[in-house]
Amino acid sequence: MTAILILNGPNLNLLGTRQPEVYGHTTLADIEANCRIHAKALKLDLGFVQSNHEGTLIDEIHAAKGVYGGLILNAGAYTHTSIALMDAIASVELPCIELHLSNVHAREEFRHKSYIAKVALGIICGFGAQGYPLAMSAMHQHLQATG
Ligand code: CA2
Repeated sequence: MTAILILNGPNLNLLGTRQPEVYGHTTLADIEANCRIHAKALKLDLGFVQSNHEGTLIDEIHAAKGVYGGLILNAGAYTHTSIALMDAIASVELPCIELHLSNVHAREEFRHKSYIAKVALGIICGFGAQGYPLAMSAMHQHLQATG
């Protein structure tokens, strides 16, 4: 069975508790539960991790090699700053979809820059929690097409 890892970066553990006008009312636990339902439908094994620490996210990416066929990464604010995360993704040579709840391009200028985009297969942003199953379907199709 194909396995994919969904990685969530800093502050995403706060989803549903603050700034609902930007990030919605759905909690990360709700998102994970929905992803698990979607994974079953797609016959995918699913890893789902959140960390507020850059080094932990990098360790998770390194450990994904040989275990997962693809990554879905909502790196939070590290998206806009972290060359280290970009390098980690490039080093494992796994397809990676960059994901954001909000439309980062309609927000502040500093959110328009993404280091992750340089090593990503594609980007999904602006669809709120629905972006997670969208990204899973896109990764599933990519993995089927590339064998
Ligand atoms: O839209 C996204 O998914 C982001 O990755 C979310 C990050 C932000 O820095 C990126 O530019 C876009 C922030 C996540 C913070 O989440 C919170 C949730 C509730 C309350 C406060 C923060």
